[in-house]
Amino acid sequence: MNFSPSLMCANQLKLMEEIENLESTCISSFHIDIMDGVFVKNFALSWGQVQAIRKVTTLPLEVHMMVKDLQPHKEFILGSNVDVVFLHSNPLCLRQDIEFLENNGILPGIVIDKDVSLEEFQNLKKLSSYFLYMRVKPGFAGQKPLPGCDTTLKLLLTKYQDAKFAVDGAVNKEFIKIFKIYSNCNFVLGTSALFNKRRDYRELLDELSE
Ligand code: S6P
Ligand code: MG
Repeated sequence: MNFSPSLMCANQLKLMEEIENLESTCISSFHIDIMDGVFVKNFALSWGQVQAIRKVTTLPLEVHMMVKDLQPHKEFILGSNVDVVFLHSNPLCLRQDIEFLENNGILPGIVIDKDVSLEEFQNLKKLSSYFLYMRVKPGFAGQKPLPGCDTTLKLLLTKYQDAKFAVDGAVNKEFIKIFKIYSNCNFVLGTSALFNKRRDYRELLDELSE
């Protein structure tokens, strides 16, 4: 199983310690949320933090962009040596932004949710085979899953086994138990499964992997 802790949910005052503790578990990557306060009404991690994180871990960094315009971020993306950048499919310039990432050796992923139609998905699949599936509205941790989100997810996981899906938002132990049968399903872990529980990350991750 592939787990990707969402670092905006970690203790920001102890980010280094959090990263070290998480690295001692079975996680496969780190999930990093970048927001602009416009596309979503919130801010999460900064590029300065991403660059600092890059220096202390060799695990892949998967960045989830919640921004209206990628342009002002491009220089920072290039300077941060990140591995994956997920782009929301609604902002303009998706095609050009994907091209920009590919030309710079970064794997582009596309963010989708339960409202994606099969026709739309098939078109997006021509651009990428890695998707970030949102179970909540983007912008905040600690939300409830959107009604009906798992029905679409199951359909996509079954129908498109050649695509990889990272699921983001309200991913808890019960959800993982049901979805671990899909080998193309990765899990972004936030407050529902991992953070703010005053529990040892290794123990928690062992339980989630059972
Ligand atoms: C939300 C963001 C996510 C959260 C994570 C929170 O906009 O994209 O990556 O950090 O989903 O997890 P949880 O379990 O609190 O919903
Ligand atoms: Mg995210």
